[in-house]
This record gives sequence, C-alpha cells and structure tokens, in this order.
Amino acid sequence: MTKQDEQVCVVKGWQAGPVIDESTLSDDLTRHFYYTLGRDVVGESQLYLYHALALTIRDRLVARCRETNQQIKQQKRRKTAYLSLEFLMGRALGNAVLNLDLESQVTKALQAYCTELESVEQAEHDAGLGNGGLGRLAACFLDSCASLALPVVGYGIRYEYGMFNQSIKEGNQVEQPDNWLREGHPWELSAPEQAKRVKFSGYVQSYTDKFGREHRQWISSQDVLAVPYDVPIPGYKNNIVNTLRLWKSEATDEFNLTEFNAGSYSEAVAQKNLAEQITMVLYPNDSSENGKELRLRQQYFLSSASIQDVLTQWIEQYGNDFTEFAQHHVFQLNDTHPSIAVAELMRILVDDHELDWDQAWNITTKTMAYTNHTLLPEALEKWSVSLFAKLLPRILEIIYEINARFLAEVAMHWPGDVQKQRDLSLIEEGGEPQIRMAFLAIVGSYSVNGVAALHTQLLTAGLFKDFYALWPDKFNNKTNGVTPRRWLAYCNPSLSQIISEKIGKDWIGDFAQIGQLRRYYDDPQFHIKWHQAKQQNKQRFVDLVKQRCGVEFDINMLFDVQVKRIHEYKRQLLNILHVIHLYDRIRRGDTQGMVPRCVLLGGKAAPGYMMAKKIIKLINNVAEVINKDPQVSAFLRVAFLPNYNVTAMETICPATDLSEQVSTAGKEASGTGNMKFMMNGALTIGTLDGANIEIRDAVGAENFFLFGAQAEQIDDIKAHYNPSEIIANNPDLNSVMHLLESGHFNLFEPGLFDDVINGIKSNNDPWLTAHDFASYIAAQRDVDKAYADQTYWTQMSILNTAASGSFSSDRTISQYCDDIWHLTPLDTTHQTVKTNTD
Ligand code: 475
Repeated sequence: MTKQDEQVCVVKGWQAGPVIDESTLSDDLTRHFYYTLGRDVVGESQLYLYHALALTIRDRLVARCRETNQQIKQQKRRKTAYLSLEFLMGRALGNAVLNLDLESQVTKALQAYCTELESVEQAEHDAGLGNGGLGRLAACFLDSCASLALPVVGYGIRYEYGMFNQSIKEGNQVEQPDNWLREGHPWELSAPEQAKRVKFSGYVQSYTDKFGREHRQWISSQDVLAVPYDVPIPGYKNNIVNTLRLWKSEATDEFNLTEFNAGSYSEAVAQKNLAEQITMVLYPNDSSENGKELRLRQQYFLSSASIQDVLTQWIEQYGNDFTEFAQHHVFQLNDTHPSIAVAELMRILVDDHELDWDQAWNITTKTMAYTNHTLLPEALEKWSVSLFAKLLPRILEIIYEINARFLAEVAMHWPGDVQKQRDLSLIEEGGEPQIRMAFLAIVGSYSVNGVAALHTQLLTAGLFKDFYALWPDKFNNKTNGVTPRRWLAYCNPSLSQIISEKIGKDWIGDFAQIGQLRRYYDDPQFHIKWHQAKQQNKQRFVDLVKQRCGVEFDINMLFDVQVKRIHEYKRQLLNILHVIHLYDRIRRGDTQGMVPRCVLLGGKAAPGYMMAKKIIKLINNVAEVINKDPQVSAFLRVAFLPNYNVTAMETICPATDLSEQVSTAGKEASGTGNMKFMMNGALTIGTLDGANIEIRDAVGAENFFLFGAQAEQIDDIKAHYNPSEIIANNPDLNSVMHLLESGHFNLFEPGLFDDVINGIKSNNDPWLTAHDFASYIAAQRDVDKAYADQTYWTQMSILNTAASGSFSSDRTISQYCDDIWHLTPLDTTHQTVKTNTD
C-alpha cells in the first residue's frame, strides 16, 4: 500500500471493519425518510418511502461493494468486463432485499409506516435500458456473476430515456417516452472524477518520435465526456456486490470556456447538445439495425469509455507495462454492438502507449470474446466506410490494417481464391463500402459463441462457416439461462414456499437441486398445494389484466400466454390464427373437448416496423370481437397487455399454464422467456427452435407440445411452398382465412389486414405460417386433452419446474467462466461487513 492510499483509508475510516450494519434497518429507514429526504408524511404513492428504503439498502450494498472491489484489487484478480449496449434490469428493490436476506427486517421496519414491501416497491420505475432478450440476458448474467462471486463488471449506457412506454389506442400501439429518471434513481452513485474523454471526428496525421519511429495521431477531435454512474449488483447471500457502470455523456470543460466566446456561442451550444444527445435515448429496435449515426456514436462512446476505464485501472496498479494485461482481463462483447472495442483497444495500445502492432494485436485477441445473438440478416451490423471516415477516422485506419493482415491469412489458407477474400473481408465492397461488424468481432476475438445448441450449429454451418473452417477452436456454445432468484424465488413466493418445504431453501443459490422436486410429481398432497399456488398467482394476473385491459379473465380457465417482442418470425400471427379458429369452432357449436381458455398476448413493436404494428392491431380487433360475444365468453377470452416489461413478466410467468414458443424453426436464437415459464411450471407448446429443443430434451417429449417444421426441412419446404393449396385443403384454415378476408374483424376499416392476409398466402412467406398451422392446431388439441385431466397436467407442471435446473443463468455463467473467462471466485468468507440480525 502506498502512502497516499494509507492516507485515503484513514480519512475514509472504513478499513477498520464493519460500519454500516451497526444501526438497525428501521433506524436507517427513518433517518433517510426524515433527514436525507426531509419528509414526515407517507404520501399515497409511497414514493419517498420507496426512496428512503432504497437508500437504506444501498448503504448496505455500498459497504459490501467496497470490500468486493478491495479484494479484487488487492488479490490482483483476473476479471471480466461485460460490454453491452443494453441492460434490461427492471426493478431493483425486491431483488436486493432477497439477495441480502433482508425480508424480515424490511417487513418489520415498514410496519411502523403501516405498509409492506409489495406496496412500496410499486413506486419504483423499471430500469428499461434494453429491448428484449439480449438486454435481459445481460441483467440475468450480472445477478449470476455476483451470486457465483465472480469478478465481473458490467459496462453500459445510462440512457436518459429507456425502452418506450407502450399504450394501445383504438387497437394501435402508441409510443410514449420513458422518462424513468424523473423521480430520481436512488441506486446509482456517480463518480465524475473518473470521467473519460471520448474522441469524435477530427483527422489523423503522422509524426516521428525521438527514436525516428513513425506514429499516427488522431487530432482536432471533438471530445465528449463519459461520466460513470455505478449501480450495485448484489450476489445472493454471499456479501459480494459487483458493479454495473453506466456512462452518461456530457460536454467537456472546453465547451464551458468556448461558451463565453461570443463569436462561436451558438455553434458551441450546438456542440454541447450533440455531446448530451449521445446517451439520451435507447434505440427501440430489437433484432434490426437502422444504421443511424447517433447509434454508432453510442457504440463507440461505450466501447471507448469502458476500455479506457479498464486501462486506467491497469496503469494505476501496474504502470505502463502491458505484458501481463491479457492474463488479467477479458472483454465479453454482447453481440456486435460494442465490437468497435476491438479497434479501440488497438488504437489506445498502439497510438497512446506506443506498443508495436503485433504486441497490441496479441493482447487484443487474447482479451476479446464475442457472443452472437441472432442469425437474422437484418440484424447483422454494417456501417458505411464513409460514416467511419467522418466520425472515427483513426478507427477506420485501424480496421483497414486489421483487414489487410487478416486477408493475408485468408490467402494463405485458400491460396488463389480471390472470391474467398472478398467473402471474408471486413469491408463489403459494392456501391457504398460497408464494414462488417460481426467479422471484426470474430477476427478480433479468441472466443465466439452462440446462445443455444441449434443456434451455434447454424452459425458454424452457415453464416460463419468459413471462419469456422479457419479457426474451429474459437467457436463454442453457451446456452442461455435466467436467474432463478428473480424468476422463481422473488416473483413466485407461493410456489417457492412449497418447493422449499419439500427440498429446503438451497435451490435458490444452487439451482441444480430443483431436480429433487421430481420425487413429488405424483404426491397427491403436493398436487393440492401446487394447484393452490397456481390459483393464487392466477388471481394476481386476473387483477392485472382487468386493470390494464379491462378484460375479465377467470382463474378456472387455461391461461395461454405469448409475451415477447412482436416480430414476424416469432409468429404471434400463428397464435392469433389459432384464437380465430377456436372462435370459429365455438360459433359453429363445435366445442366438444374444448377447454375454456384465456389467451394473453403482449409485447412491443419497433416503432418503424409496420407489419408488427399491424399484427398488434389485428390481435386487438380479434380480442374485441371475441370478448363482446356472450356466446363465446364461457370458452374463450383474449387480451393484449399494453406495455409488457420486466415487472409485468413477474406477475405473468407464475400464473401461466401454457407458454407459447412458436417461432419458425431456425429463427429464434435461444429465447429466454421459454425458460422463465418452464421454471414456474408452465407447459410449452413450441417448435424445435432455439433453446426449446434443450427444454424438451430436459423435460421429456411427453411433457412438451411439439409442432411445426424442423430447421433442416425449411429450405425444402420453401422450394415448393404453396399456401393457397394448403388453405384449400385444410377446412379449419380455410374457414379462418374466410373470416379474415370477409372483414369480420375490421368491419369499419376495410382492407386493413390485407397485408397480413397476403403475407400468409404468399409463396414467399418466410415464416411458413400456413405450413405449420395444421400441426399447431393438432398440438393445441393435445393441450386441451391434457388440461382436462388436472392430475396429469399438474404432474407435467411439476416435472417442468423440476427439469428446469440447467436453465439457470448460474449454469450458463459457470460455463462462460470455465471455457472462456477462466476466473476464480472471490472469497466470500472473509468479508468484514456483518449483517445485523436485529
Ligand atoms: C434473440 N437484439 C433471442 C436473446 O440471447 C435470445 C439486435 C439489434 C439491435 C438491438 N437489439 C438486438 C437482439 O438481437 C436480441 O435480443 N436477440 C435475442 O437474444 C438472448 O434469447 O433468441 O432473439
């Protein structure tokens, strides 16, 4: 320890041991409520009580976070930086209370205010800093890393506006800005003294150093400040608290100087706006890129600030010697969005620290690892070379250099094959040359992984085939998972309680133990409890649907749910065709064997995705017709839940009987909602796609409702696809199409659904809706049969939860750790912070 460090410790006075937990939680709550926030009355929204409680808990997190960081630093731990443009965190309060084991203390403290946690937590806004699967996966990973005591820091963007709020007006999606920070974000701590400068624009020039060596220099850039805001990430009952560092963009101090320079005042203000715009809003596109300049600024801003942060810490501890850097650091790239980090690390090592190219490349390619999340061509990022030239001139040069050296390697591997060089080049030639970000990520990384077995297989056999031929050892699979803390223990207390009564509570931290539940799958007493828990959860869900949609669901009906982003490949359309088919049967009096159902759909459409918005409108119109028909309501009710988000899922997945996972085979990389439903005892109706395949293998084919074409059949089917013929030969589908085409669901809006109808009937329908209809309907009939026998259904439900052990993100993260990161867990026994049991 240096002299300076010592002094800092004395001043701070925390080195001596436990400080925070000496006072009781009740005392702290009162202190924060009365003094920190200056309140004396609990208002109706309980907003200030929420803030006081959050601050009380944050105190306990901060103490543990400091110790976690100390340990990492003192023990010179190898660590991972998880770089992601998205972290879909949802609410933090309930999760922190669970992970710190504070339930009883919080309950007691809130009694003095005549309220309870479930009510206070309603005041918290969702942190919706992500679109869907990819962003929520990052959030589950952070929970698992902390719970496994792994030294992992999340790096992201502190968007002022997260995922938009969705409301439904006359059946259409309307987007409203998500001003989630308006009432304050009590969990974060800013560290302005650790701000980093990020360069944009300017130009590059050469210079010769005193040893006569040539260098390139990025000059006259317009710099932006990246200010860190740290959010604590508690591990499950292990005293570890990791950090999620979110960057906010601000204007640099020069701006403040030029501001007084009257001559360029308005130009200076425009510059300030540009700087502050970078972290203003999350782009609401799931699985597609729209190539906006501001998005590229966000990507570089995150990548540069995060790399600088890691390097600053390195230099503080080890000085300017980078020989051991790769032994101590991993950067995990969450899709290609931060893949520019490859070039940025090279730039800093070569330009700022004067390493020679080979040394720098050696370090870079030993520290970068890339995860691919989608095969959809529209999601594969490409940026025009001209945009790079303007915005990131030095980065472009570095990418060209990486490419030149890489293409030399390609030429060695495929001598004389010029086409191969064109195919694999980081630069796609043609009209407007484009940089292929996925190729940059692959070339610059030592590990490339897909997110489910089928997805990884399709990557190596298709999209990345040539790279796989070149470097087979880089490629690996890491099937996704979800955290059992939030997605079972926290969101489903009634089920958790009865699980713990049977197998103890250790499953929450060690989810492989959930397998022990199998023993009780035909225990009649356990069945009764299992069913009671489900009915309780269904009642909460009924209340939500009533309040948000004005539709009455009934807990004695089957709850059939599809919630996820609206996308053609996810086939919400197929689901609604089934709903129309049921409606058609009911009107024909064909209700033999039909189980009464409540069908819920929910999800956001990207604002510019017209077909997805049309599908939302169709769902709403169908729901309206069905719900107002008294003849139908005993058998079928339908609702579209507005503003589906993390918090809504916490009420939805515990109440669901049937989980709809119906994507066209080969299109859904993994899916993670499928895992949340399974953990909570829902049965799946699904295609052989993404992680559905592994779910079905784990639970057994007899406990899964399978339908649809398989991935390897898709090309053949498409080759002679004729939906009109399929429709003509299938009376059920024919009848459904008639209802749609007759305008039954759009009496006052003629032609509204023509695009949707034409899509189904097109020989080029990429989603094969008509093809899979018959087998989907058959599988839904099997669902009815199974549900009619409640004992049988409950058995299958228990077996689903019992078989969900490997879909914990703890399993996923252990595999990242073993195969890619090679981190050793932190010591959890020597933490000096004590938990006050008072
Ligand atoms: C997959 N998002 C799921 C999940 O691995 C998978 C793309 C471009 C721009 C912004 N967001 C995206 C995705 O590609 C995405 O969310 N992919 C999803 O990742 C986690 O479970 O199958 O679709």
